[in-house]
Amino acid sequence: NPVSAAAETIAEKVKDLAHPGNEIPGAPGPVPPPVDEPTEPTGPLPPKPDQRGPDTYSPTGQPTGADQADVAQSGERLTTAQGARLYDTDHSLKAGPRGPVLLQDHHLREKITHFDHERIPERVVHARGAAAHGVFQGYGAAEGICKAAFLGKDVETPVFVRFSTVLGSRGSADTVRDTRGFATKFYTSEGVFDLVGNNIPVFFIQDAIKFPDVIHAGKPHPDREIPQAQSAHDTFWDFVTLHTEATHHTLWNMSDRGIPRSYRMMEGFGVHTFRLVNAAGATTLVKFHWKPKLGVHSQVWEEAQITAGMDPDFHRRDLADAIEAGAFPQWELGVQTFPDTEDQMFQGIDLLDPTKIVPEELAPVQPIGLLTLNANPSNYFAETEQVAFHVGHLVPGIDVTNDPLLQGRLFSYVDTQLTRLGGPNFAQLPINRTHAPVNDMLRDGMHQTAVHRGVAPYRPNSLDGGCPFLAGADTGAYIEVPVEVPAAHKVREAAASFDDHYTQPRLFWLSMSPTEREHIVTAYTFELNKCYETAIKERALRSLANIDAELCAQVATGLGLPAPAATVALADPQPSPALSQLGGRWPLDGRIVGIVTAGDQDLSGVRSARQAVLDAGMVPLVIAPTGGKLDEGGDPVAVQRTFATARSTEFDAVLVAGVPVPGADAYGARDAKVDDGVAVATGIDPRVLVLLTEAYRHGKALGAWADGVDALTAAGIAPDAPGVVAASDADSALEGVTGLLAQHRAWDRFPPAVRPAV
Ligand code: HDE
Repeated sequence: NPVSAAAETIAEKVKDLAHPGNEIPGAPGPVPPPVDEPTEPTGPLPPKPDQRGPDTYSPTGQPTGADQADVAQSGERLTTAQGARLYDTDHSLKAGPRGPVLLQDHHLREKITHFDHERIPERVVHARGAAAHGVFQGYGAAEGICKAAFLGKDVETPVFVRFSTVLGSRGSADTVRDTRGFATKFYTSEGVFDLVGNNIPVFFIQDAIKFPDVIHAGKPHPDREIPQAQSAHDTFWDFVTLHTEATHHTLWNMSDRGIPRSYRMMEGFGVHTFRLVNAAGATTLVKFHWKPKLGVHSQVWEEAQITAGMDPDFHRRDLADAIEAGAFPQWELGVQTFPDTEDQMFQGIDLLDPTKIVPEELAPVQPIGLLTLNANPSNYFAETEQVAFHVGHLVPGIDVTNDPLLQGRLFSYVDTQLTRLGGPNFAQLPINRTHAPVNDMLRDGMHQTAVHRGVAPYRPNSLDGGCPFLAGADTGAYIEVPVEVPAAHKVREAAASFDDHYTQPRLFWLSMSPTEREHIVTAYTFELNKCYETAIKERALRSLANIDAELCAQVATGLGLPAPAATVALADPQPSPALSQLGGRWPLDGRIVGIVTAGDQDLSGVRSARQAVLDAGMVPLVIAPTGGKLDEGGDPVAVQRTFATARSTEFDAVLVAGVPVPGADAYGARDAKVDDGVAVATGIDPRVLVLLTEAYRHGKALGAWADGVDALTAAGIAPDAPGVVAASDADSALEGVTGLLAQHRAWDRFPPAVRPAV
């Protein structure tokens, strides 16, 4: 009978089961003896396809591999999300050409519904960013202090780096005064390591619990939601003057560091002190630094403001253009090392206080590897937007310290990403996938894309062969350093060494060149004059008095307020020359040189200047009255900018081609209807005059040859003024300009040329 036949089959199966607890009540046959819980592999394990990392599947469910591009879309024909081919995507299904649209149009509803949900919440901070792929190559220099495999000699690790501003929303301008994020994801063989740093080595606050406060203060005012991406408003200054620990970071923001020329020309800092562990288990405290090969350079404030209007995507464009042109930006990763002492102090500086630096003269930055960014993202949303960094993504050999700011960050990143990326499975997004095998027991949840097999996502288990097993130190496990936790009472307090808020701001101020000090005075004066509340300006002046009397006096003059006296005894720190951006000569890769020409005159000079700029690894942009091509004898020169689309801020240096001026056919050709004294008098297009005077004011190298020198003179720029090269031909003009550009600016034009009327 079929029932007893089925019972026999069941009995057979039960005999094969080697595990207790699976007996079928009432089933005949002997119950096999229980086995011990396995604790380690007893032989070669069966392959477990279910435990392959989520990175082995593409979002479309296709297995991925080194030879297979991870594309979310393939094939020639347009389809629905379900793969049905479409013959029309431009017309809704209607009852007749003039009739109502039919609800049954699945393609219409799918297309619009998906579009309706295209936006995800932007990052609460660092919303505006730009990113690139690259490679990190270890020098091996850190092997003695850190066992992380990716720091080994010549080990190459893929990376993804995202730069960002902090305060602005996703559509805000790039060149605002702000801190910049510098976050690097290393896809190492031992798992992902994220170094989530900034371009400023200190932070506004010493304890993560104040982070919502400082960000609420910096973001636009809640009533009118203005100003966007700015710190020049009352709530920001209210916070940073009430929290004197913010003085140091604020001073860096008011310096040239707050307005970088390019992401390629910024330093990066891990800010906190980290703990490295070597193969023998010995520990060293370190601070991470990124040093750009192109040097650290900034815009000047007026230039940054104009750029924000003329080209709000300036930094994003600059990064992408440089990489596309093959001018791959590079940084060296370096560490300052400190003994892991019980008090975690170094020469009187508390290493756990994120408002303090350790001057490089006291602890030199030692290079340990090279970062090269060599590929642009293919899709902004999939990569730059969906990437999720986390200070807690560490690999064996790198551990955190008790810095209270860092400890709070360890909580915050996953928490915010749960909302931003819509659930707990964002590690499976292509840009976030580790390149190491994944064997986790995390299951299900929103947007699960891995198809996990097996029945036992728990351990210990005896059903999936006991897998996966735990690793030990010798098999690459991440082992936390068992640092002693000093016996203490629970308190809401900071260490007394966190109380000094002025010595290091003074150190920074004293380390600046006169030009950089001038820029700092201008920045404070501008920002505080944008505040409405006198009480806030007065409080800011009291804070500045505790940094330096001269700084305070100059800003006070600009605000029209009396300069108060210091309320603390001013310290006498040794200046740190490494903090100044001036001095040195730097590579010119990817620098932009504008070549102004009135049209078809001296095209051979324009051609030769253009070629020389290219040969120097820079980018020439020809600026002419109209677009198209300039022709003369069959070798046309393409025009990249017209007088209407060019603005000085785009160029690092400007060359003026030889043309006769004044003359109706030259720069003045489009000028006839401009009834402006200067323009008409000189016969020069007023837009060219603006371009030259601005470039001069912003300290940019200027070169002209032959009659082009007259254009400079017409703009009020003397041929022998600092940073100006008046030459007889294009080649010598460019040679002089190249020499000036290596110092970034014609520094001797500052001050007093741009000294504001404070
Ligand atoms: Fe962040 N920070 N942060 N931060 N941070 C975020 O994480 C946070 C801090 C930094 O390009 C958020 O995914 C807290 C210091 C960068 O995707 C959030 C505190 C430093 C980025 C968050 C800090 C940083 C972020 C927002 C105080 C320099 C952009 C979106 C304790 C060392 C990364 C997100 C990217 C992003 C929290 C302070 C760098 C909310 C609570 C100090 C470069 O989790």
